[in-house]
Amino acid sequence: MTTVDQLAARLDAAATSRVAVPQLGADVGLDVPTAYRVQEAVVAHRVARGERPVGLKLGLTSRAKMAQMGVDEVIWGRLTDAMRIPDGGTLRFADHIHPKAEPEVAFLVEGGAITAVAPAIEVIDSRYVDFRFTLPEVVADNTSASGFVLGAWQPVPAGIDNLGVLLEVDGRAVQVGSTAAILGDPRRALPDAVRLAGAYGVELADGAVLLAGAATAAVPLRGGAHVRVTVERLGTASLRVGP
Ligand code: OOG
Ligand code: MG
Repeated sequence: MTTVDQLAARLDAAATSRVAVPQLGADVGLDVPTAYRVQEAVVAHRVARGERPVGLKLGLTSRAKMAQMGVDEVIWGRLTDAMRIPDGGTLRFADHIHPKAEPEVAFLVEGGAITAVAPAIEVIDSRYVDFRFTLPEVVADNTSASGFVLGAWQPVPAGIDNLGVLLEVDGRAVQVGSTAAILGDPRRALPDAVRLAGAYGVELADGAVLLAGAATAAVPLRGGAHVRVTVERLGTASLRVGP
């Protein structure tokens, strides 16, 4: 029988060696609760290397993403400090397998409430061959979490439920959408994350970052690309893809 620790070691090795692994397959018989235990063990490998948990992310909160990935349930994953790329900073392409970028909204959570908002880019990088997975497989893989860029934190303006979202690569619009695509209103990310992660005993600590989920489909990254996300009224976040 394949244990939680064996699956976690396999996924962690894929991330560190940048070699994708085959889908776990039906024979492993992974259910969603066990997949979250694998995820916890995957992140424990990162923590053992000195990374610090800094928050949570929601995934598949928009129809565009559910359709793109063929999975139709909201999932959550864990963020660490090592995943953070400074705004305007460089992502090392060689540290990834097949990275993609997606436009997001990030919240700062303090005292159980949202205290600030920022435009964000999430970099996802499935550890599975061809970026293909089932719901338990993507949960075990920490929901493809790989990197994130936060624009400037600011007080949450009234009505952020229908702001225009633009994802540009090298100055060209490649995805356009609205924050309405994120759970109907991205602020729902907080109660959803509290409920979904809370079911596994995981809480949002003071100062935690919460990525609310992508507003559009994700776009594959290539070396040299300049990626910029603009969220109406919130501003921009950007990164450059290095070698
Ligand atoms: C899973 C992660 C999805 C989002 O914002 O929808 C996600 C994936 O698409 O690989 O982060
Ligand atoms: Mg995302």
